[in-house]
Amino acid sequence: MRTKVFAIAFFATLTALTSSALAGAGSESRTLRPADGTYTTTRVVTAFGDSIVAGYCGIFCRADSYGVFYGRRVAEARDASVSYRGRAQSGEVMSQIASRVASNLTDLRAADTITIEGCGNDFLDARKSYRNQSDCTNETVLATALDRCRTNLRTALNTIASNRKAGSQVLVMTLYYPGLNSDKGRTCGAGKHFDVFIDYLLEANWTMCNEAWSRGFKCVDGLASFNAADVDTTLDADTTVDIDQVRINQATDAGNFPAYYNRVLASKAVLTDANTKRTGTSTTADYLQSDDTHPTSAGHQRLAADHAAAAL
Ligand SMILES: [Ca+2]
Repeated sequence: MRTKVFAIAFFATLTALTSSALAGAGSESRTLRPADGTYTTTRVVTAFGDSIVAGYCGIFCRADSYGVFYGRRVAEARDASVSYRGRAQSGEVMSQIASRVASNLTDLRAADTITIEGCGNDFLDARKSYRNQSDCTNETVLATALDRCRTNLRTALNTIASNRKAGSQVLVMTLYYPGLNSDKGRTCGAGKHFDVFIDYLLEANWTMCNEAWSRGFKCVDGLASFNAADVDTTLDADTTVDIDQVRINQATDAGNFPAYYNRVLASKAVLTDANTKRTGTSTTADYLQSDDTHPTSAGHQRLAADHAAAAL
């Protein structure tokens, strides 16, 4: 009897936790104010995406995401009370994110700043399928993920372009590379899984930035932020700061995928795991949680800083 009561109580608790966790991984509405508590104006920041901007940090856990940290920076920079509207859901692929953009037009139209990230789950799902295949030369699942990413990203950006208010800013963030070291340790013939995936990642990221730029939006390079050092390292022989070697550049890369692709591939030796992101000559930061997928608080704050560098 005692066991049965315990079991019922446990189940009830688990159900309650699951319900709150599901809510916690989805939409959030918050007011973000300058640190001194006073403000002279208001702003609306609306964020679209998946678990990254939803702040996923494990089951029953949500942390401040880069969207929230960026919203706080907007509050400070504009001396504003910011209405932060996170309209993101853990686990969603780009087609679902595009649908969520279309079903949140009120928050889209009200926004002074709109952020969007996505395609991560499309590629994580595809990578898992690819790893489980017996034939590592069959890249169909990866090509399909890239195709869906591009098609649905364009749909989402078109919805944003045709509904955003005049003078608003839009920031699109590219993918970083979670599990980079793990993929370098997996082989396909004479190559590594890293060499297979990097092609798709670069094409997805270039598409995201190019589609952003062509609509007058900003692009934030998550791969550079997470996967290359902020200083020059001995990973290659030059004296150029590693992040500058791989960061996407509107002046040289807009409308020119080969320019971007060839430059980054020529410098692929400097792409490193985000668990040991080098932030200084003698300092590293751990930007990924133990799941090797989602950002730590330090990672989110870095992404927010790079959003601010692009548009504040
Ligand atoms: Ca270098």
